[in-house]
Amino acid sequence: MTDQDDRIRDPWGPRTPHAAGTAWPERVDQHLRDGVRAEDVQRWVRSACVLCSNGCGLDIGVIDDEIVGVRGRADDRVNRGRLGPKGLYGWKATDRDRLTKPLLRDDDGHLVEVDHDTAMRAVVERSRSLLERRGGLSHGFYTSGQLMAEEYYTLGVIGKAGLGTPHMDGNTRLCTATAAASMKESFGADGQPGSYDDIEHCDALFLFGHNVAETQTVLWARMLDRLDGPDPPALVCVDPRRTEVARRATVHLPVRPGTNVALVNGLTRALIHRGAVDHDWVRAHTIGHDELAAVVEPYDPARVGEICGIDPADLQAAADLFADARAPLSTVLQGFYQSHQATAAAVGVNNLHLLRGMIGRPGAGVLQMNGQPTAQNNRECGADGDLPGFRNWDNEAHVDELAELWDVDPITIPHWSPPTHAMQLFRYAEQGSINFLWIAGTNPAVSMPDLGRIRKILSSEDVFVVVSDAYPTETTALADVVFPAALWGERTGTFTNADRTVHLSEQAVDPPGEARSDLDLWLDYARRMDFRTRSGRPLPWWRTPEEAFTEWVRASRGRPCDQSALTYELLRHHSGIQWPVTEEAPTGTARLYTDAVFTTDTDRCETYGHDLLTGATVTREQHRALRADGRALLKAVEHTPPPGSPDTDFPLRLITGRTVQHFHTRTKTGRVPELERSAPRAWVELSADDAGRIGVVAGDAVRVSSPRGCIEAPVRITEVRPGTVFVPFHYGEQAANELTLTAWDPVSKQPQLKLTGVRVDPVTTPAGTSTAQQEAAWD
Ligand SMILES: Nc1nc2c(c(=O)[nH]1)N[C@H]1C(S)=C(S)[C@@H](COP(=O)(O)OP(=O)(O)OC[C@H]3O[C@@H](n4cnc5c(=O)[nH]c(N)nc54)[C@H](O)[C@@H]3O)O[C@H]1N2
Ligand SMILES: Nc1nc2c(c(=O)[nH]1)N[C@H]1C(S)=C(S)[C@@H](COP(=O)(O)OP(=O)(O)OC[C@H]3O[C@@H](n4cnc5c(=O)[nH]c(N)nc54)[C@H](O)[C@@H]3O)O[C@H]1N2
Ligand code: SF4
Ligand SMILES: [Mo]
Repeated sequence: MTDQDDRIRDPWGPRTPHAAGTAWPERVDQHLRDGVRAEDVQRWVRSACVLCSNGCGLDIGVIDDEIVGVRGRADDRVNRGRLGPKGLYGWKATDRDRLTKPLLRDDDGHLVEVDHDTAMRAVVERSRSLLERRGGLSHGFYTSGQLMAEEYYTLGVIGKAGLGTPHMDGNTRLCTATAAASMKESFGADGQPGSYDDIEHCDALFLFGHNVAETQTVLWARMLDRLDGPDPPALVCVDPRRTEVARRATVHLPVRPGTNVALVNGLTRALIHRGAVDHDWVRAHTIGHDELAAVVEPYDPARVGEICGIDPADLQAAADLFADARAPLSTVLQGFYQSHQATAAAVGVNNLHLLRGMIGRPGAGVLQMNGQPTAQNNRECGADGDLPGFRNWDNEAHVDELAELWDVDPITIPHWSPPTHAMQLFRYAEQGSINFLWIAGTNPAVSMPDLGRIRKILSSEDVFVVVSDAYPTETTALADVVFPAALWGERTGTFTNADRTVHLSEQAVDPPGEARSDLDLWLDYARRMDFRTRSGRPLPWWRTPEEAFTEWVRASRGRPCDQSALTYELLRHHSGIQWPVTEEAPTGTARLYTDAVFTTDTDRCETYGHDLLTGATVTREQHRALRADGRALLKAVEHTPPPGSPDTDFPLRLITGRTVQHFHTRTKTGRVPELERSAPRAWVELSADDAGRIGVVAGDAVRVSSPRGCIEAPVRITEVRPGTVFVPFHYGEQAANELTLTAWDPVSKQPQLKLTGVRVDPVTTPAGTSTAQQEAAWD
């Protein structure tokens, strides 16, 4: 057992180094409330951490219906007992400042406490009257990557088969829409090819825009245990900042923000010129090689060095490491997904693996990462811009399958155009065509780009806003109805991490006051709306999480994310099971595409694809003409210059992101003393060069301005790339999103949260002096 304070001083905990191909050793981390000993705990309840997409297995300790701590589960395939700072301390937020009563906005505009029945009646009245007057398209739903599979599936059914609205998406659009899009474009469907076990087998690790050391600390611990072992893999880090990952890297490529496509094109060209392409494999299992080779040909190291602002020799060194690796493993995250040409850049990483046939084998894998703990479930279950079971909205047969499963007319299920993406959903609300917006498990008044605009939309008289959350937030403050939500540990459900590992999280304690699970809220809403199947049965007809789960896995049968043999019972006996889980693979599947047959058959694929440059959709006929038939698609496009340039009023590039202690808008981590104390307020990272030019030193207050707004915060001088400014996005009172713009990737529709032109100026006090002294006083 390790010292409970370790994770603040050392987020990764003690090393357990080991050799390639050997199992990752166990290390059990535990943290209990002061004065409580392990032997005092009355019950240990099976769960997993919900503070990032790693999904570390843990047990919740309970005494007298109170959560008193957590303990990592030694036999869990994801963490082997380890927990990071958020996992170890995050549970402390569950009993602080909770919403316990529903709130309803009264005639004077105040949110007042009411009972559940009054709040739900107000929601149903508004929904009914809109449905009669304006139809299902007046309704929109914006959810999360933090609810449970059972909840997403149930909401998907209510929205698609009950109301018949295509306006449903998750904050997953801001998070991992590009992960999904890149896998759909390359492999034909969403679904992570690789496995975390690949870390034990790889001989080269490539991290593309992924600050894993701060954002999945236990995954980094797993990598560190190889890096500190006898035969460490090479490590390549692509990030404009000298992060902890960069510090450990064999090669660090500190690219200029927004130039990822030039970089991957350069790496691809170098592989081809090195003769590292496995031509037999490529011929047998892919299409598009010649077009790809032609697109990347102009990206020689000198040119890429110029565009990306990196040393051409470093690019060549990174390409050589990939070319020589026996088993390269790549991870991709927000530095790619939230930047310029997001899907094209992420697809570029898939291409590198396909060209060398490095996929579906131990150690050789791609991890198009997730961020939120249950983002994967929203994508699978179809409460985001996808249909359940990775079905293709543009394929009549797929829609008919759903109509059959739900016993409704196929016409009810909207499929005349792609499901509405989050940015468009807010646009419809702004324009007045969506008048009812239900938001669950997300805080858009801090996390969406261009906050001034988002706040205006949420405050509009023309939109009836329903929010369910566990805490009062910037978003609940703007709602018309607020439902207090049951949190993790207060309800039962399943969720799936970034490498397809499903965990069951059982209810440990009762929710406080009148708080209810999102599942119960949506089932209650549906009952009162009296949605029915064709044969007159209530829709949805299920009531409990386990019944919802059974319906969901039934809907997944035969699809790439087939979980038809998965049950709660099985999940109680295996600590984490990777889908597909079928009669043929009853305890799960480590890797996809081990037979190099991809999901690109026209009748089976999740999408017919897009033009990566413009986002134009490929039609069914065009897709069929490709004759991909199970072969992966190699796709590349030229780099286009990122918007903004140094000679404008906004000469610096703002990138935003995370710090190790905080989760998103801090509704949980801001209520945990250990975490909040270590990172109590926002800051602005500048390079020493830029700070010198602006005339500020560490601790000085600066104002960061963009065409949209401005924030003020103290300076930190770091090894961020000159010309680049980094601001964490966690702090509602100094929100980075006051600065970001309304712009998104043409394919994945993921907003560009990491690419805004800004200027930075010193803040001076009224007396005209710098505020450095005042800052020093704050610290
Ligand atoms: N502590 C903590 N952990 C978390 C979360 C959290 O809020 N806090 N959130 C979870 C969630 S939902 C997510 S999505 C993940 C996100 O996990 P990450 O993607 O690892 O985190 P970010 O800090 O958003 O961005 C990663 C890196 O992208 C770099 N970057 C910015 N622009 C570019 C670019 O143009 N090119 C390249 N190559 N890199 C660039 C940034 O410098 C940053 O270090 O973290 C998860 N884990
Ligand atoms: N500038 C900038 N903006 C960003 C990002 C960035 O890197 N830069 N990252 C983006 C990314 S990747 C993400 S994932 C988003 C995250 O953005 P958000 O999802 O808005 O952030 P959270 O603070 O996690 O909000 C989740 C809310 O759900 C509540 N909640 C938790 N569990 C439950 C539950 O079970 N039921 C209900 N009803 N509520 C619950 C929490 O209290 C919290 O208020 O931010 C995005 N915005
Ligand atoms: S790595 Fe992620 S899932 Fe694991 S303990 Fe940390 S926050 Fe939780
Ligand atoms: Mo995310």
